Amino acid sequence: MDKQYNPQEVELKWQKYWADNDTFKTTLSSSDKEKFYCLEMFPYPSGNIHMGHVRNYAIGDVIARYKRMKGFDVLHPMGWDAFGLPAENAAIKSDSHPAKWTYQNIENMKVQLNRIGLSYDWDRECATCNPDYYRWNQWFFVKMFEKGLAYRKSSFVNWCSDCMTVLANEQVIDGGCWRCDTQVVQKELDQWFFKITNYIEELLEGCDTLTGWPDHVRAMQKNWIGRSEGLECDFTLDTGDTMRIFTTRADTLFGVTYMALAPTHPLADKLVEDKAALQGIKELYGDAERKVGHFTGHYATNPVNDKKIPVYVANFVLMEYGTGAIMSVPAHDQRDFEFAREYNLPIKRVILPAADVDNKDKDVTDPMTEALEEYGVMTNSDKYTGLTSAEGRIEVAKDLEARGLGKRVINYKLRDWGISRQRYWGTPIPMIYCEACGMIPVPEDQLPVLLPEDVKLTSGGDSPLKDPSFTETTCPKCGGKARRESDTMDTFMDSSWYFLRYCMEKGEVDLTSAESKAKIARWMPVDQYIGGVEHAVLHLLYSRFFTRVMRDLGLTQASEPFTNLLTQGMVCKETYKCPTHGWILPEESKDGACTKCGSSVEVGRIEKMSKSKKNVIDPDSLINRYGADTARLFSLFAAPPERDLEWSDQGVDGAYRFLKRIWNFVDNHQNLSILREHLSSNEEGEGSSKKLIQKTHQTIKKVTNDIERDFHFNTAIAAMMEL
Ligand code: ANZ
Ligand code: ZN
Repeated sequence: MDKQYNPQEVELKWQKYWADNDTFKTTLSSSDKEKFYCLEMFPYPSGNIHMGHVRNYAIGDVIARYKRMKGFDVLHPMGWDAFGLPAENAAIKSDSHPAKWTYQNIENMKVQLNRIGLSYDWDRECATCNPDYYRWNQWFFVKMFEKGLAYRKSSFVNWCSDCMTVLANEQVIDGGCWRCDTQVVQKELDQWFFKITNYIEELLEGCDTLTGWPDHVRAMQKNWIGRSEGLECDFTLDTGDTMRIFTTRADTLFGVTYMALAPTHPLADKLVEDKAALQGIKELYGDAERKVGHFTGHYATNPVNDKKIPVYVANFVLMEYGTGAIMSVPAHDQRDFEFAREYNLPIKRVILPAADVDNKDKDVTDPMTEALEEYGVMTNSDKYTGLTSAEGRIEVAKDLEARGLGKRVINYKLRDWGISRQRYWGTPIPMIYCEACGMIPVPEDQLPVLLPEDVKLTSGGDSPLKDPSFTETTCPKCGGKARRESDTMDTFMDSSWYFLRYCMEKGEVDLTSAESKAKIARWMPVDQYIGGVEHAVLHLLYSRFFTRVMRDLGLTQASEPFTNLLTQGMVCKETYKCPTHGWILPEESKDGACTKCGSSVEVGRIEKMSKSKKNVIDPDSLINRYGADTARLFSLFAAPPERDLEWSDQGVDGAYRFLKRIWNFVDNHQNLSILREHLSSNEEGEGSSKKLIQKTHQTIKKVTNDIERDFHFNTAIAAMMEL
């Protein structure tokens, strides 16, 4: 070994050894070994591995290797989240087929992953676009249809005119498409839905059992489910109509100074004469920045004190939540407060901060600068005055219930999961429409419904699945002419159960066989899941839902898919910006000037690496220059895994020099077997060798602790450097 550190050579040698010897093949030893299922979120085969992947997979790899060395049976698989829009767009651009693009990318990225030296068991690899994978999407769909968990209804959906497809609410960000930012519009379509709301209470309660998840992720899940206990209460209008509202704060009923309807509420259309004004509010519907409204000219009567209160239409009232109508209490709700300020409506305080109870008079006359939203003590509220908010909201609700004017209800923000997509590159929804027999699922022995291969995709055109060559079929029941569903499934379906698929080797499998179930029982749930926080809501919630569906289908005993979750931070790097050319590459800035125009360059903020900001580092070139071990070491050393990592060339250099020093050190001391001997004989040694042995044991202990507690690889590595 009397050579310079040559990472390319060493790494290739060992990677070959691992492959030849099936080193990372999953072992299923006798039951005396504990199992450990280590999983990193599988990548979309976009074409190239980026530094975010390197970090994610290096973290998972260390955990998997550590557990293997600790004597666990480890499952550490990898695969491809291979359906989706980019493949279609690429196919249109290059006049080829999404499958071709996808499989080429998979091949390329697999080579890249192997160069990083990751310890995967490739015998379990799966690509979700493979018929032996998506067949099971279809099987699940049929089972869910049979159980009433998949249903079809006509509904308004979020439509992106650029991607030509429906988006789930979760995929609409600030009114725009999550992929391309195009303004999302509402469109009425027949859609398939999964009844995630059937499991809503279980999903919510489950959040409290996920002690191995970061608190903020659990909180995000809970907020997304959005459970509120409140009161639905009827207000009578001067027109004789009833306006039903939903409130969580019945204790504030004496402070109502106006009412508000969503602009799409049926009453809004009935009450408002000025249709142009109504239209104007619709256009700003849900706008977080601006609150606009319009007085309907009508009044409602407050059931607790018979006061007449004006009825408005307001853009911040949402039709999709509660009843689409609210009672407004500007003193105690900030949105109501801002609207009241804008339209000069009265503000009446009916809750006092608990601390100020003995000081009522002062507070009631003080003008408010913002709403007091916290619970307190009721004031100006007739016989309820003096009750706490918590008591009062129950008492007021009970009394209204007794008078037949109200009903206590539980509302959730979470809606059923709309899964229909009008795209080609996804799992065909296995349903058949027959005029005589209605909706019939494709019989199990006819699955999978294959995606036709001979298709031509055109930009802005309809999905090729709309073509009669695909849709025309015969009814499985009556044999008559029938039509196939031409929509495909949301690709979040694919990632909602892939962790179950990995419990088996690749190829044709029957998820329902006794062997499969035994394997699933051995491995599920995933012990450690690692991925980006951008999936904190959607993917994780759908996976939790789906695991329960699979449990109820008898495939697994697990209710929760992921016992422990690590959400790693982003990989960031400084940016360069030219006033005329925008983001530029670091090498396009010389002595602070843009090489293209000479303008002075602003060394911008540290931002998440992205192609558009031109601040990416390509893992391949990093590995060419320093080797994979440097890339891995740097990713793990530069920050604790859950924090953002700031790229630093010196840091990379430092990691490389450390590895080189170890190499030389070992090379120079090959004959000094003293440490090995002492460690194996448990002797204490003496003098400097005693010190070395002590330090070694201290380091082992520290590294073990740092890994066991929160995976603090950075401090573990620092300890090794110190040693
Ligand atoms: C009166 C009130 C007084 C309210 C007060 C709050 C504070 P969560 O907790 O998210 O469920 N609300 C109800 N339906 C709405 C809709 N369709 N669009 C917009 N806002 C709506 O929020 C429930 C509260 O949100 C309800 O309680 C209602 O305002 C508002 F001091 O009623 B509240
Ligand atoms: Zn039929």
